[in-house]
Amino acid sequence: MGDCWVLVVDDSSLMRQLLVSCLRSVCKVTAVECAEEAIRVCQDSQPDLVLMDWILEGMSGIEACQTMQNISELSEIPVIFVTSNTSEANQELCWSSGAVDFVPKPIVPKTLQNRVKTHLKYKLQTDLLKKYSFVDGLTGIYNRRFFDMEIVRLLKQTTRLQQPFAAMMIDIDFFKKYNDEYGHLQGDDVLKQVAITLKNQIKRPIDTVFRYGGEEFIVLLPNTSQDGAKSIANQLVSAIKNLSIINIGSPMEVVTVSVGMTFLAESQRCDTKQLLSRADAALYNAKETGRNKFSI
Ligand code: GH3
Ligand code: MG
Ligand code: MG
Ligand code: MG
Repeated sequence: MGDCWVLVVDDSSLMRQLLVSCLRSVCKVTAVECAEEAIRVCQDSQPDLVLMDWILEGMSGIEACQTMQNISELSEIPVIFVTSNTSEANQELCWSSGAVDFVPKPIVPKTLQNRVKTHLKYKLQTDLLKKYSFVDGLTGIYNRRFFDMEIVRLLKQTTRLQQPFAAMMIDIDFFKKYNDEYGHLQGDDVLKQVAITLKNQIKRPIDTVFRYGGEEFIVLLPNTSQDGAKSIANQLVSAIKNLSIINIGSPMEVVTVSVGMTFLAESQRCDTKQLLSRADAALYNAKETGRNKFSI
């Protein structure tokens, strides 16, 4: 729990000091004095929990909580109200704004600490569950479920920020023959090696590799130029060939991949279905024109 961090939002500096010192033994704590700044901090570096005052200068705590509910990256950060507005009607407003708990002022330190601990524990468990549900059991890279979510978010972001975007569909060549020759267990081992190699080739933290299906992978490269994406596609093809995993079923004599790439310029838009069908057509072209290569 020591790695968790909580954001305190309160316009009284005395209250901020009190809350910070009360929680210091439980987790890391940062304090800000207004809701606008709290939302900025949440967007920059997601806290695990927010302790929200109600009456603030500018945006109120209730409005801030409602705003966070409507921003998908922030909607899962739990918010606890810490306020002296304790009437039944006000408490109802807190719940309907999306808060997970309500702590009255003046605070009782032990109660606040235990409420925070309980919510942090719950948040950690949820994060862990989410993490495992998005990871492919065999290869340890992101799975199709995560791809389906990420692609929607990334295409929206690309349009909003008017950035170029590249996607690659990668398929192992003659993999059926590999399985037939060396057996499925050894085939599984190749899948792991290919996945790790693809992941290691992708250097920027914003780029992602997914296992899309059986022996198919997808790489997404936000804010990447066409030349940059082409050079990464070439690197991926070479890196897999350079693993030198013997496959006597392939004319290349080693395991190779084919890559279908699709590129969106700054002003271009498309949906997931169009993107995948373009990448798939390019992959088909790479297969038809010799494999162990990329096509666009
Ligand atoms: P191509 O070069 O045209 O892609 O030929 P290919 O043989 O790779 O293509 P095809 O789609 O015919 O075969 C894909 C094979 O991938 C079939 C299946 O046995 C294998 N495969 C899919 N998922 C797994 C897996 O999880 N483990 C193993 N060992 N093999 C898998
Ligand atoms: Mg206040
Ligand atoms: Mg395939
Ligand atoms: Mg294949």
